[in-house]
This record gives sequence, structure tokens and C-alpha cells, in this order.
Amino acid sequence: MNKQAIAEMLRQALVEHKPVPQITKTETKFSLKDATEVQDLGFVLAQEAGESLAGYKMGLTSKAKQRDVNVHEPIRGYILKSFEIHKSGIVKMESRIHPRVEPEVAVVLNRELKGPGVTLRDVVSALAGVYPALEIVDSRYENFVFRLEDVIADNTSAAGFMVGRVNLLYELNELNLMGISVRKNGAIVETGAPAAVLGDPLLSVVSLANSLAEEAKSILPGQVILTGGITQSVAFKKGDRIEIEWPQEVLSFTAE
Ligand code: OOG
Ligand code: MG
Repeated sequence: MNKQAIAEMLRQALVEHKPVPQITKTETKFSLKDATEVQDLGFVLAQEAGESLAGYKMGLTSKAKQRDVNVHEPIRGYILKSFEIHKSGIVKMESRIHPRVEPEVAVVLNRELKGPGVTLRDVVSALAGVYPALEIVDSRYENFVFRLEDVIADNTSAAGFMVGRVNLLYELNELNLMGISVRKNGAIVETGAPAAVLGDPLLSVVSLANSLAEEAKSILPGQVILTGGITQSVAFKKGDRIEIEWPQEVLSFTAE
């Protein structure tokens, strides 16, 4: 198995927005370790192409998302600066394959957090901001179908994100049960609350810090951390308008 070639194929699928077959269909011995190596090689390719790191994402941290893609284990990936979509922006469909959007909580820290052994208290004391956010996932695999190893290799389908401007840090006690809804063309298609994410999305940051420690990496101040989709993701196509309503703020975009 040539991991570099797999990483190049996935990078090309992202750049050319053409889906590729699942790795595990042909590489029957493709392990979790191989998948993580491919993800890391893909990040090196992105950097060589001039991309830079915005932060990290956790995925499959809610039951809704696990059922969504039929993979039942949390995963982590890199988010790139070029993935950021500005508020009330436009999402260009010509640079996408089969995108889906999901509501998330984003976290930013004011000091470095380095595992192992990071606790919830460490995360709380390092918080600079907690924001309403959304993620766009766009699997590089045909039909959006994959196994755990495939989706890790594919940088956890990461393709876009938007972060709100209202800092919920001062409402942290209410965060877990804040009601949010996702509208597509005006109609509510999903509802949920951040507690869907591991009972508390800050636990997702704990997991991320401890899992990065396995590769001697840490979370740096100012990086964006996406804690994982709260609801099932919502597919959209050209002309669709998506609005994610939080009590404090609405995040929206139009797909063109
Ligand atoms: C996998 C990535 C999962 C989340 O928030 O759960 C994810 C996918 O849905 O394609 O980003
Ligand atoms: Mg996500």
C-alpha cells in the first residue's frame, strides 16, 4: 500500500471536487494507524500547496452524527484557513462535491493545552471564547459512504466552517441546553442542543487535546476548535439558503 499515493488521490479529489472510491474497498488491510498517517500526509500536501492551519475539528461526537454516517467512533481532523466562510456569505457549489452542513459549537483557547491528562477544568480555565458555528462536510468518497478508516484518511470530510461573533463564554451554564434550529429555505429541518455532543461540547476539546498528545501535538491559543455536529447534517444544493438559529445569533449562507 502506498500511503503517499492515497493522500495525493484524496487531495486531488478535494481540489478537483471529484469523488473517489473508498480506500477500504481495495486496501483490505488499511488500519487506523495507516488512516491517521494518510491524514497527516494530506495535511503536509495542503501546506506545500500554500494552505495553513486554522485549528482542529472533532467529529462523530453526537449520536445523531454517528447514525448519520454509520460510523460510531469520534474522530479528529485538521481545519484549514481557506475553509473559512464569512458570516452571511456565499458557498460556491462549483468547488464542492456533495456538501452537507451541520450546527456546531466552536471553541478558542487563550493558552496552550497539551495532553495527556488534560481535564475539563483545564479546558474551562483556558477558554477565550465559545461561539455558535457551522461546519460544511463534503466527503471525498463516492455517495458519501465510508468506513471509520476511510473518513480519517479523508481528513474527516472537512471542507468549510463559519464561526459566529457572539461569545457564549458568559452563558456557559446555559450552553448545553440552548435550543438551536437549522432551516433550509425557511423550513426547519433539524433542531437540537449542544448537550447532544458528548453531554457537553467542552468534553470534545478534552478529547482533542488528549488525542493530539499521541502525536506530540497541542492546541494553541487562537486556533479554532470545532467540537462536532449537534444534529444530523443537512445536504444542500445550488440556490438553497441555510440558516442556523441560536438564541443569540443566526448563522446563514446561500449556496450559489
Ligand atoms: C464525517 C465528519 C463528522 C461531525 O461533526 O460529526 C463531523 C462526516 O460526517 O462526513 O464533522
Ligand atoms: Mg462536523
